[in-house]
Amino acid sequence: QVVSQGWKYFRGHFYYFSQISKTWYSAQQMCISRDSHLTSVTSEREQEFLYRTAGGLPYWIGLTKAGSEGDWHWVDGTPFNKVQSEKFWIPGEPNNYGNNEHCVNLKMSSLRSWNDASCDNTFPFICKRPYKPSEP
Ligand code: 2F8
Ligand code: CA
Repeated sequence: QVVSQGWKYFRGHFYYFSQISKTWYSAQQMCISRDSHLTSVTSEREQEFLYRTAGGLPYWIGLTKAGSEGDWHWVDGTPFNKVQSEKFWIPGEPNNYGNNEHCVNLKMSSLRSWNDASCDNTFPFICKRPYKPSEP
């Protein structure tokens, strides 16, 4: 039985890079239906894995400030470390362009790759779920 088709393994998690584009919210719903969430990014190694695999195409990640009085938070519940995350924004971002950018995509093949964008835009997306070995 193939249970991990299309999912890439990296350091304890599986990641799904979609080939279709969705709004941020629809993307998150799709991840949830696959037992996952839009990806969090908690280390430089993970960020490097993500931008390299993304190959310069923009992908939604699980960072949003929608529904949280303006605080950035990871949709999978991981605490957001503002200081450790500064190095992942594209210079000049987040700029809340048009006062309507509350979701984040990874859009450069570089450590500094994050941009805030309108959640209503459609992009491919990256889901993440923990690798849980099943009982024997
Ligand atoms: O120049 C950076 C700027 O580029 C676009 O706006 C013109 C982006 N918009 C979208 O991706 C929808 C901004 O988010 C980005 O800051
Ligand atoms: Ca922006």
